[in-house]
Amino acid sequence: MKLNFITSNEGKFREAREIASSYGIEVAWLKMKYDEFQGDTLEEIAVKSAKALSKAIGEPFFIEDSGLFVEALNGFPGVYSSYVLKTIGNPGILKLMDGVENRKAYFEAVIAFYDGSEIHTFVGRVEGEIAEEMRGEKGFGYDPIFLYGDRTFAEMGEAKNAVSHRRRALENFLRWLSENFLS
Ligand code: ITT
Repeated sequence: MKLNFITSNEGKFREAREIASSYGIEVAWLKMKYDEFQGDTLEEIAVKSAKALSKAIGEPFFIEDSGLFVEALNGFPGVYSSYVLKTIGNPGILKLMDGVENRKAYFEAVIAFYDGSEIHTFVGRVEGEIAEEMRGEKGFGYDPIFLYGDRTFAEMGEAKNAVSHRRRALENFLRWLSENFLS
């Protein structure tokens, strides 16, 4: 089975391809930057974006909206994660967290799947902490500042894929797919 993944982010695509392959599912990359709607939650944004895209794309596809939520910053950058990464970036987040004791944070991913007529959503989350400094060369985005145990996601490389928010959202999605479509 082949699934179309619409994203402009190569890091997201590569991870999804890797994870889905362990389920025997192929992920095709529809490299495309689409207009993202504003919203208070990732789920709201993912559903609105998928609805708009479904009108232009006739066949089944999925998108994934993700973000980093820092507890001491009341969930910032959250739904603004993409913009914040492009503007203040990891150094900016570290600056905001300078001297802050509570370093808890989580990544969340919401997948919205359009099955040709309806949209279904699947969520995944991973808890961690904001590191004191950037560490590691692998991964992408906020990976160098996201501590999972004593390593950052950027230091973990492939091992990240076993525990990530994306993995968890994809697992929920692929499990649901195999129960509903592949049986
Ligand atoms: P799309 O085309 O799929 O929308 P995007 O990069 O704009 O790609 P999002 O809108 O979902 O993606 O923004 C999520 C932001 O959070 C983006 O800047 C990512 O780099 C970052 N992010 C998402 N997942 C991540 C992960 O696993 N590790 C590090 N950063 C991540």
